[in-house]
Order: sequence, then structure tokens, then C-alpha cells
Amino acid sequence: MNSPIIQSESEQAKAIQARLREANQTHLLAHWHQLDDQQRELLLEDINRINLAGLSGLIKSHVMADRPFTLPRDIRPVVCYPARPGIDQVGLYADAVKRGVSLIRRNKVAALTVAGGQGTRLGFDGPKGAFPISPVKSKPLFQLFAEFIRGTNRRYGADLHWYIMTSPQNHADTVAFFEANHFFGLRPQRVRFFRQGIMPAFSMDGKILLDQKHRIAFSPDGHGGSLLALRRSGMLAEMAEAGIEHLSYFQVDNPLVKAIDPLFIGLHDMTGSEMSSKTIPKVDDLERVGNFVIGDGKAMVIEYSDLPDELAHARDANGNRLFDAGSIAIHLLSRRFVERLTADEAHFGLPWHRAVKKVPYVDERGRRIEPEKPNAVKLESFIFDAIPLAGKPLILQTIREEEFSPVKNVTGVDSAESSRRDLNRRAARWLESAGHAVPWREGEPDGLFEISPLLALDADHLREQMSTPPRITPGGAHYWE
Ligand code: UD2
Repeated sequence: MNSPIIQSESEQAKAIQARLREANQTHLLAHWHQLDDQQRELLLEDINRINLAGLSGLIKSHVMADRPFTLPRDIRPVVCYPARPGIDQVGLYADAVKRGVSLIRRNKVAALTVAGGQGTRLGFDGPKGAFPISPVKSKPLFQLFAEFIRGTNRRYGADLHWYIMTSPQNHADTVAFFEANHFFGLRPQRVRFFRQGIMPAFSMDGKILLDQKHRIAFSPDGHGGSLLALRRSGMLAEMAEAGIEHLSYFQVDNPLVKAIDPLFIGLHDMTGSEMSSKTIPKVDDLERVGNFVIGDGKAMVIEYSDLPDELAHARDANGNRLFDAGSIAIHLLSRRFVERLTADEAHFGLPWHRAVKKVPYVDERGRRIEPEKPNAVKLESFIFDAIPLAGKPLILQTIREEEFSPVKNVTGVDSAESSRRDLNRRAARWLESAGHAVPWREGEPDGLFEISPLLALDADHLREQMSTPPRITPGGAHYWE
């Protein structure tokens, strides 16, 4: 094939051209002659970020072939630890809380937030963690997590690390946001940012897309990329040195998350689980959350889009939903498990998932096209695909109203509105369970209620912390810290 010729260019450029020819991607140099020196350098840098060696096989298997998710042959419901212990589990749960607290006290646990997504659905200009969400103070998501960690440090005398995964697109803005806000009161040394990996977007016929004439259209490689990114960034080695044993993983979009949960940590550690997850009963058959199942004998998550409708609607003998264990993307991973999974990058075991999306690109004539229909394949890996690779995976049920209300859209289901409402309702319930009367009107708390995690991490904690009745005015805005 007649490829664009780089004549009289650096040896480096020539070598790249040869590698591109082998990978059938020489179109990336189509506009080379119109680029200035700096742009050429940037383009070569971008190309060097791609693992061209393994590319042809990947394109054949995942880009060109619409290889749908292969369902396990045998799919059964999972057995979970219940949210509230049965009579014969009370002792186990009490021991687990003690174990969890002891691990927290000794800083053996770190928080890990994945915040590399693009948050396109929310239409927010900035890192998603900077989105203001709390009902009274409009605190951003990152601040609520920071205060949860500070509250935990305070309660247990700990000094926990917090790892935050950014993407190349939002890294600088995320770090600047923390700096501008003085790390929300955390010690800056304890807040560790690391960038996730990237993958190029492909045209439907397997060509890497250009975002500009000198830039490749990259996007984040999925939250499963957090594992390799931890190793590549040196964070995994740092964790080992600091004696961190478990990572408490959660998504940036869920302000209700218990960023550090002694019970969950204790159960994970006591049972020798390598990866543990929280689940909630689904609100309806087709709720857009992953489904925990036992597939061919192994615990795993089947994403909502991959679960066949007949299974989503299936009922057991009592008429209950058969596959009811929704994934809320809260996990614990043992550091050693992450080390094992990422020891040999060439054989990293998480599969790629294919998504067809709209991706703007520069065509062969140099025009930038804003497609109206999905035109490109993006590849991402998902953290929950590590579950079947884990020893003794554990699944703990929890309570939706206490722990899950993600911010994904502007309004409607899983929106800023619904999440703020759920934070408000939760604060009102905590006050009531601490013995304080809260006015309600038409099924909602009458007023705005916000309890900082600096004051209380859960309802029981609030009961300890707030013994005198707070002043509450119907319709008013109330905040405690
Ligand atoms: C995710 C789960 C779904 C359910 C739901 C709960 C997947 C594929 N699905 O759905 O099963 O648990 O969450 O809310 O995960 N992120 C990165 N880097 C990336 C991509 C995503 O850091 O390359 C982060 C992103 O910032 C966010 C989280 O991962 O915190 C979730 O990503 P999403 O919004 O794409 O996932 P969603 O809502 O489809």
C-alpha cells in the first residue's frame, strides 16, 4: 500500500512509520506534511502510547467482530451475606466490626476512588468529583469523601491514605481542585493521585481515529484499568511499603457511599476474600446496575446490558426476582490480589468490553467530523471482571437508602436531584433514629438536612454524637458538623 511518506525525517519517525505499516494504521500520518515540528512531536508521542504490537489481533477480535459477551452456560443466583446478621451470624458480624476497626486503626486500609470517567451524561464542565451535591452546603462529591475519611480518622485515631484515579483529560483539573480547596482538610501527603490508562477509539473498520490532525482520539480505558494504573504509577509499591493491605474501592458518582466500612472490611479480611463486593436488591428487573450471579460455578457480575431479558424477568418459586443482586460498584480488593493480577502486564486478565459511541474525528481530507450517529468503537475493561479471578470472593448485601444513590444524569433516575433528595432523607432518618423529631411533609423531610461525616458516619454514630435535641425549624435549612 502506498503510505504517506516521511522523507528526510528523524530515524524515530521512520521507525514509527514502519510499525504503523505493519499494524495497518499508516493513515495516522496522512496530514504529516501540514504539521509543524511541535505538532509532529505530539503525534509521535501519541502513537508511542499505543501498544501497536498487539493491536491487529485486538482489532480483529474486539473491534471488527462484534463479539457479544459470552454468557456462562450455567447461571445461578448468588448467596450473599445479609445486611443484618441472622441470629447465628450476630457474633460473626460483631467480630468483623472489631477486626475492621483494628485494621483501620493501624492504617491497613486505604480508600480508592475511580474518578477518570468523562461524566458526559451529567454535562458538567469539570471533574465529576467537583460537582456540588450536598443539600445544604452544596459540598462537592470529593469533599464528602474527604470528610468521610477525616471523620473515620477522627473516630478511630487513624491517618488513612486516599488514592484517586484520574484520567489524562481531567488529572490537572482534579489536582488543582484539591489544591484550591486545601485538600478539604486532609494531609496532602495522604491524598495520592494517579492517572489511568488510555485506549484509542477505532472506526468501525478498525482504523485508529484522529481527534486532530496531530492528535489521536484517546479515551480512558475503563475502571478496570485502575489495577494496571496502580502498578504503573508506583502506587502499588508505595502501598506495600506503607503496609496497606486492603483497598476500599468506590466510584466518584455515589455521595452516599461508606468510603470506609468496618463491617465490610472485617468480613473481607476474616474470610480471606481477595475481592469483596456490596450488593443491593434491584428496584426493578431492568435496573441499570450489574447483576451478581454464579456463572459456571464462579461469582461474577453480568452487566445490565448483557443480562438476557428472560433472566432479568425470571422469578423463583415464591415469585421473587431470581437475579436480584445489583452491583453498586463498591468493592474491597486485597493489595496482594492486585499485585498478583498485574504481575505480568502481557497477561493481564481483564477482558475488553466493546462500546459503540459517537467520537468526533478528522477524516482523510483533514476535515473534522462531528458524527450524528455512533461511528466508533471504544474498548474498556471493568473492575468487576476481577471477581471471578479472586479467591473466596464475598458479597455483602446492604441497604440502598443508606449507601447508594449515584449522580449520573441531570434530572430523573440516578440524577443530581434524586441523589440530593436521598442525602436529605438519610440525614432526616438518622436524626429520627437518634431520637430527634423531624417534620415531614408529603412524604419528604420538611426542610433541608445535612450531617457532615465529620460529625457522624452512620445513624448509630449520630446517636452517640448528638444527645441534646438539635434546633429544627420546619422548612428550614439545617447543617451539623
Ligand atoms: C456502573 C456499573 C454498573 C453499576 C453502576 C452503579 C460499569 C460498566 N457499570 O455503571 O454495573 O454498578 O455503575 O452506579 O461499571 N470510570 C473511570 N474510568 C473509566 C470509566 C469510568 O474512572 O475509564 C469511573 C467513573 O468516573 C465513574 C465510574 O467509573 O466513577 C462508573 O463509570 P460509568 O458511569 O461509566 O458506569 P455506569 O454508570 O454505566
